Amino acid sequence: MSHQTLRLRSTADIAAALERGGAVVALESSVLAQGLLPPFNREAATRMMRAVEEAGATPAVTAIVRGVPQLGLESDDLERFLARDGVRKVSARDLGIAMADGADGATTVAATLAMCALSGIEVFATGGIGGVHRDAPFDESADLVELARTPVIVTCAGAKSILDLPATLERLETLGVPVVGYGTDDLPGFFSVSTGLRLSARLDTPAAVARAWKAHRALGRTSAMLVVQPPPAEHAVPVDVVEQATAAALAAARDAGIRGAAVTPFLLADIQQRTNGRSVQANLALLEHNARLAGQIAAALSP
Ligand code: PSU
Ligand code: MN
Repeated sequence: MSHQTLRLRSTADIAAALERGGAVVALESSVLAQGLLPPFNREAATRMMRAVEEAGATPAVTAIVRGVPQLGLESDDLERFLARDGVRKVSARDLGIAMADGADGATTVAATLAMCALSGIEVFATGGIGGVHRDAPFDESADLVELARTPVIVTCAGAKSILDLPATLERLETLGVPVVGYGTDDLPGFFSVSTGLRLSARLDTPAAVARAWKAHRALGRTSAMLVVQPPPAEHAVPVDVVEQATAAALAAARDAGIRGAAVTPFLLADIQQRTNGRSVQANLALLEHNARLAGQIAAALSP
């Protein structure tokens, strides 16, 4: 039996932009349905979409909507996702099952990359990628493996601070995923400006990123390229504040016996509480910042 490749359902504006080869930026929905609590998830969606548009590109939130993989959410669907009303977390391996179940699924970085590959979207903005977890042998986000095999530029503030960042950087090197500092020489710490981990590459303009990307693709490389930038300085949280909250959150997760896909949402929610919302403001600011950069890169890539 042969398998036909699926065409994704798109909202009219996204379909038109893709049709004319215009600039389109993918946005994940797991950050909305699992990562940030209401009402902050609504603010994140609004600010990210506006930033992409202001940069001259079309935003495309990816999700499985009642079993249908979609680019762009109609407003009633977006409301259901923001209310987190029965919306499951969907990584790459969960896509087919969520479709067969007719479920609502919020896509992680890994699942969003898979959807980008199907639709030809080349630029994707997120907050922080998943990676190698601390003190948890074999808990490594599927984001890493999908980054290794999906040719998409991903803008982010590095990997989430809850992770083992040196190990995550090593894995990205092994997997052949370039990690480019945008206006920085160091890996940012998601909520904080720097981890002190030195990167092997730095670029300072959207045009320079577009040139490097074209070369990467011309070489037949099929991996993603991570473009990392620190959160806006006025919203960044000092490293020691983040570390203290993270250590406490990790201990709470261990005590509560949290496993598998529930680990990341648990830790993010716990840190939000422990930092009295300071981390939320940083998270919102960096999401908007990364969406704007992705829009600028997409615009630089589209003829
Ligand atoms: N970073 C955030 N908020 C999030 C996530 C990352 O600040 O909600 C989500 C992303 O969708 C990422 C996922 O792909 O967490 C990783 O989950 P896991 O570690 O289970 O692969
Ligand atoms: Mn995991």
